[in-house]
Amino acid sequence: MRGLPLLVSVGVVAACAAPVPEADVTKGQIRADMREHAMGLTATEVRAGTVTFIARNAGSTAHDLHVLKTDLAPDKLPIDTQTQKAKEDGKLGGLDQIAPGTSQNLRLELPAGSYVVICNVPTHYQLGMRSALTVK
Ligand SMILES: [Cu+2]
Repeated sequence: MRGLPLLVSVGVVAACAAPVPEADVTKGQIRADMREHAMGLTATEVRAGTVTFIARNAGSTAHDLHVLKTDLAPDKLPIDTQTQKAKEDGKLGGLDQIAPGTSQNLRLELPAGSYVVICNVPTHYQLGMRSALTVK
């Protein structure tokens, strides 16, 4: 009995990584690269005024991005022990549930001061999804 002809698939299954959006801090743009469990900002200093956060979820679960105006250190926000979320005192804006592999933009008017940018999916802040930002 003859063997079945081999059906060779020549199609390449490309890993469909979304292109990484550009961020130019001289135009007030900061990209936040989110993954388990880190919040990486492409700039940690920006001029006061309109700031656009390009929240890019490079991880494998949904993440949030919240911008808090606070003088507390990034790792010193109080935690609500019931919800396991950081308290969002001083919040100027945010995005919820950014799906893995996607990006969303958040445009805010930021006065000069000290900020902390966090993900507040329960436990993610504590696990390290936080970053300092200075607006001058
Ligand atoms: Cu998160």
